[in-house]
Amino acid sequence: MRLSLVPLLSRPRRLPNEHSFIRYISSSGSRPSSPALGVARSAPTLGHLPNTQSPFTVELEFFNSVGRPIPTYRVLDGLGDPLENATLPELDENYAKKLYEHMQLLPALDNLLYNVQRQGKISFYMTSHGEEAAVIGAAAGLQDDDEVLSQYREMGVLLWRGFGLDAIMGQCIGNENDKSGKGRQMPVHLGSPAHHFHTVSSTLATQAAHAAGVGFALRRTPERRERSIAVCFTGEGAASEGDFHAGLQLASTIPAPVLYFVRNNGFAISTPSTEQYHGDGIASRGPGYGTDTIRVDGNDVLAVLIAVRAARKRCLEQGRAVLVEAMTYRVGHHSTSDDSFAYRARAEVEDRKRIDNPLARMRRFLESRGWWDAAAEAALKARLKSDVLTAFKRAEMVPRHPIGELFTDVYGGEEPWNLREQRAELTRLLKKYGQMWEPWRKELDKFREQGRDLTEDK
Ligand SMILES: Cc1ncc(C[n+]2csc(CCOP(=O)(O)OP(=O)(O)O)c2C)c(N)n1
Ligand SMILES: [Mg+2]
Repeated sequence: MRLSLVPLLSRPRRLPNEHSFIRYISSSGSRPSSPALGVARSAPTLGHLPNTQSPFTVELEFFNSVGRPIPTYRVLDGLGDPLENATLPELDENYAKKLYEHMQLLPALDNLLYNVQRQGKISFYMTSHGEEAAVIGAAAGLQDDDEVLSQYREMGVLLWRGFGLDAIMGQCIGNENDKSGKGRQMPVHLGSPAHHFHTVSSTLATQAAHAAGVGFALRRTPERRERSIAVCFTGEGAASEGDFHAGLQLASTIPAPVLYFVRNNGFAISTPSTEQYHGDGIASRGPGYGTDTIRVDGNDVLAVLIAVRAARKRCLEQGRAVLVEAMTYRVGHHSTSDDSFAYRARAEVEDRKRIDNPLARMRRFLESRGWWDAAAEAALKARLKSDVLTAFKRAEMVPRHPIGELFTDVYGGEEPWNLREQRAELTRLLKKYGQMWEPWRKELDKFREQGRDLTEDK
């Protein structure tokens, strides 16, 4: 009798992550104590307790990890050469160049928009320096109509989807080319229904719970059930918010096809990731929700592309959440409101620019195929710099939406009393000071109709 129980108890009937690389091992790194021993010494009852597949044991053993350390998937080495035994994605020359050009477009935009913020031409900006591979690789691994709920450092997804420079500039300046926000959001709080990109909300991790709802809605929409997922981007800092956990829990239980993509860039503003969590990064949290999880080298664009493609497939096949943690490094300051050298050494940043540099690795990969050289590099950088500058200059000439748009689209249905009151107040002030006070007159000149949409009786 005892012998016949051994196979039954030696392995849970179904481990939550049978398909993933994560092994169920104890903190000491060994497998759970021998079930056979446990059976022999205790096993007072047969089977399992309710609500668990857990085998009995007599070992008093605590654990705090599920595989330590969790490995990081990569296919290119730190220089950009393919790793032995790595399976590269099938890439033709045009597609590989498209990846690289979009990666290079990010710093071209970042350099210009960071500088014009410093000149007071836009109010705020956040760069993607160092995270080009994570964001472009992820964008490329998705379908363009997957519903993206981003944090704020994922402008590259919109670029990949063809949002265009005029729309980026329009949003950052707040002119009429900001179709979705109409100039009412802070810069980089992008959104575009046409590009399936939900408007950024700075309130960290709210999108994680929203994504579970969006994923559920997709599952309940017959024409999208088989082909679309929701994608939630967060930073590792945002993963400390309750909403992150609520989102993962919801998407694993409702369940809903949501790909949670966490950019672990080492910082939440000034707090280094070493002070943000005690466990093994963010990936270790996935198994707690029974969620298939992978950690990927976020500076290896090909690895990110492969991992996201595979994660997306899993989301669709299983109809539930999948977690991807992309390890990278935030080379830039957190935002234009931050000076990161107040809390990290310049030398650290300089080192990180060299080690595993995502742009240099992809460039080397292209060169090794004979698809790229120094002349192509110089031509690309010159073209991007000029495109970005021209787009910004063009954007400066475009008027802002009429100022009265400030009060539209806030709520659906009938306009509430508080908005009516606020519009009346602004109208009163504009009538009184709009033309007689120089700073206001100059500011109003930037808006289509110069405020007359409010001040002139219609
Ligand atoms: C709920 C909430 N708390 C705090 C903040 C302030 N805040 C803005 S960004 C940020 C750091 C987020 O770090 P991370 O998620 O790692 O993203 P990263 O900036 O590194 O890309 C914090 C604390 C906020 N926006 N929302
Ligand atoms: Mg971060």
